[in-house]
Amino acid sequence: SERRKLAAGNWKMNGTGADLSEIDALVSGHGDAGCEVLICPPATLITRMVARADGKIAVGGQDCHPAASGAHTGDISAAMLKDAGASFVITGHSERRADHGETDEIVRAKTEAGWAAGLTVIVCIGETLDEREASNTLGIIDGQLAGSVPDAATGHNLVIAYEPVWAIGTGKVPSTDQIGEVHDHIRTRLEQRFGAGVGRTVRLLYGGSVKPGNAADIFAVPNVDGALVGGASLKADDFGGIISAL
Ligand code: G2H
Repeated sequence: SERRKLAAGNWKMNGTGADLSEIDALVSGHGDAGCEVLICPPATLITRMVARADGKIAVGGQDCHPAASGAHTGDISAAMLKDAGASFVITGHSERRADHGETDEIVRAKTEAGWAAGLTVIVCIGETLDEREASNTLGIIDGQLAGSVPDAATGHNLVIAYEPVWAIGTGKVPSTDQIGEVHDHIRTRLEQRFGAGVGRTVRLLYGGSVKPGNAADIFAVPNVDGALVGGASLKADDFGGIISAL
């Protein structure tokens, strides 16, 4: 494929210095994997993780503020992530949308801030269970794509993660048909909006309860270019199993 596969781990609010040994295990076991491997740890670990990743595993932030700097106590700018050694940032994760009231407009501004700092941005989108049961999944996806993804997207600066909210941390995984339907739809919309050249090169990740045992089936779905993995990225054994399936 013209798209390099990406295994992305999202540690969420987990991990202290003691957990960096998981990175050593990943570097020695999977540092030469054919795919790109990324971990997004809590911001407190970025610098130390970069040092341990030996250039073999990319490191990213889980969020950034839309502004470049200023009076925003507790927030972190995209340039700060970049300075700490990050090359990616996640924006619009459903936990940020739910816990911090992040709208599509805010996610779009954060994504632009990530690009301004030279980061590749993983924009997360996905429907809730109510929205799926109301047969509204593709409409929600369209609205989030249009609202959260800025106009300057390229195959290098943008990755989209499709994460159905009802599958996150619940152990519930959509069928491969359901994943394929949404990923095909996202691909079509990207091609329509950005042209075939860009639309074909943006990587599309699936996220939500990906485990070593279901990864191979998910990765076999067309237009799935990798995964955004939460719980199963915390241990090198589990994440390594997912990387091996990619
Ligand atoms: C979805 C995913 C990673 P998990 O949030 O972003 O988490 O794999 O634990 O469902």
